[in-house]
Amino acid sequence: MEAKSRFVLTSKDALVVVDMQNDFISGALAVSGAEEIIDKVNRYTRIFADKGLPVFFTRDWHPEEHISFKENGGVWPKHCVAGSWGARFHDKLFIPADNRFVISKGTSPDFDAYSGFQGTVLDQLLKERGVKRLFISGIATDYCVKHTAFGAVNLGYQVFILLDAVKGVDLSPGDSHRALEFLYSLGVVGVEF
Ligand code: VGL
Ligand code: ZN
Repeated sequence: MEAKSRFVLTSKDALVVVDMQNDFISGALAVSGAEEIIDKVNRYTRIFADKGLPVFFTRDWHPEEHISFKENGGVWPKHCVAGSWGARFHDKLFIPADNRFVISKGTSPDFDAYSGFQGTVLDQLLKERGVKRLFISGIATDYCVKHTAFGAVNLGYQVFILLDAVKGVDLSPGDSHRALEFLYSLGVVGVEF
């Protein structure tokens, strides 16, 4: 009996990989420890891809004049400018050849989007494929992972957080922990397999 992979996936499951982009890993908004989860994320991507299940990669994809940037009155340093190195997925990120989708968010100058569902076709793509359960990995636990999971709950999905494949910013100590507590209170389940 194997120690891991006891979790039984079905045709109604999908993986979401949140914002595994250069700026969040080693660039303008680097999340400490983000490098360490790349292998874990890739492992889950392979598990889903090997079963023929869809994988959705979200990415922050901001215009130069984005509202969330400090120079434009926002709170973040300039990051993930569409087409830039910082916006590219990390070189080590495994992206399957098929049945994978890239979801760009925060693409309008005047709106920010922490959730992969905000202003995107993610929900539509999932519903079209009959997806009921979402497994979420990536960065950052206390921002885009949290909001994507929250959005998914509100849209009726059963949500799991892949605990060994997420990493938080923790601008205030405990932010990631509180984000998970908040999600658990909504019925989200933390798992590793
Ligand atoms: C994110 C800060 C600003 C994230 C995006 O992906 O968590 N954080 N924009
Ligand atoms: Zn952003």
